[in-house]
Amino acid sequence: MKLKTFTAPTYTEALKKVKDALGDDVIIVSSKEVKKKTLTSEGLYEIVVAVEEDVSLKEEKKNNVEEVMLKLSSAAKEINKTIKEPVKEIKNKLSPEEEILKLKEEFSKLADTIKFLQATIWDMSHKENLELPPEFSEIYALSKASGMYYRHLDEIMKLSIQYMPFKMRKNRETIKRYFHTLLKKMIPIRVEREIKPPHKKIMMFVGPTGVGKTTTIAKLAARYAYKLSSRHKVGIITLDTYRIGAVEQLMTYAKMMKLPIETVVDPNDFEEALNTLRHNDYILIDTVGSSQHDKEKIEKLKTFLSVDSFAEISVNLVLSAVTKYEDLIDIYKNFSILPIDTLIFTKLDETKTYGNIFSLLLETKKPVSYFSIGQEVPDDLIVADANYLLKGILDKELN
Ligand SMILES: Nc1nc2c(ncn2[C@@H]2O[C@H](COP(=O)(O)OP(=O)(O)OP(=O)(O)O)[C@@H](O)[C@H]2O)c(=O)[nH]1
Ligand SMILES: [Mg+2]
Repeated sequence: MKLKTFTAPTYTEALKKVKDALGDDVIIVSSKEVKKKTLTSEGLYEIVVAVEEDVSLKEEKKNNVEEVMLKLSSAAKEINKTIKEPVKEIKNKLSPEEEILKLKEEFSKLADTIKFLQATIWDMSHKENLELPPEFSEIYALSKASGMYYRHLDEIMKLSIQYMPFKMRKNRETIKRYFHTLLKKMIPIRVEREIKPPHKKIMMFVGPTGVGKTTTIAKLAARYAYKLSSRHKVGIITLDTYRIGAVEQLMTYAKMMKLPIETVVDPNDFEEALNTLRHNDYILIDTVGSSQHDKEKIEKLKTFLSVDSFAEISVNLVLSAVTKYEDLIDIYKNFSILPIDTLIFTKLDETKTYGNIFSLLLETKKPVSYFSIGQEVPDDLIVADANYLLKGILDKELN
């Protein structure tokens, strides 16, 4: 008898090496995990087998189909073994805690084997040119259910199938991790930079009716005036003088925060209002909500932008997370007669799926600066965060 050692990153792979080299009739003397798998490095399993001196290494050449069948059958045997073996041992000598540990270990071996089977099926389906490998189906279904635009989804799937390292495909978690990293790289974020005097920032907030422009302005005014590392002077202008109650809404917030506010009816007054507030670090401008199809209202905003001002007026398009992708694109296109600089999303608390937001950012390449996550002023506002967005795409259970 001679002892031979085989090592590989997983138990299944090590076992496969044994079987490829020596066939099925071997005696496994010991098997252990030599090194645990970490995020950055592979694990190492070792299997020691006893062989007869005269057993020669197998060198059979098989065609592809035979190879696949062999993988399948050895995997199937492996499953049988993992199911049968622990029962004997548990009955004989293990304490309840040890039993649980042992079971856990066996289950993880079983999971490993199932993944191996999946990968084998991928081998087969790939040969038959199936478009979506089975191990991608979870990630595909999650992204689709999140409201991501189907063209983006197909494109991202195609690229992943082409470029994802083969090793990563065998495990559901590594596939998800790969996807997370990939999608994260595609999300443009406008990082918040606190301005320093003498610089000034003038921000106009535009968007459809009722998305939360006024509420977001109140939250941002509080943030800039009281919540950042240094306090800033903040002034507010409202151009929304048409509707009953609109001015009062913002006036109330401004009064509570002790911030100056100007109301403006036409572009000439606008220049004056900007000048009155010029000693402020931030000037936030509220506008009347417009349906994306009301071109006249949007055009009117453009005339305000053409006035002379001491700093550039950045246009922030405010959109609701509850709007589906097709409508978001429609809104974006119609508001694009204004020079949109940044996007802000509201009502992220009213939905659990953010694939529509992801797709809009990807399609327009416009950066997102803030997420509004509830009605509370000033607390329900966060700086935009790719991980937060990805929670609404990848971290959900499928129904
Ligand atoms: N759940 C939730 N509600 C929000 C959020 N932001 C705003 N709202 C609510 O949405 C409603 C409309 O908010 P407004 O700030 O008045 O919206 P607006 O865009 O200024 O509306 P118009 O000026 O009429 O176009 C209010 O009831 C807000 O409390 C949010 O992030 N989550
Ligand atoms: Mg409003």
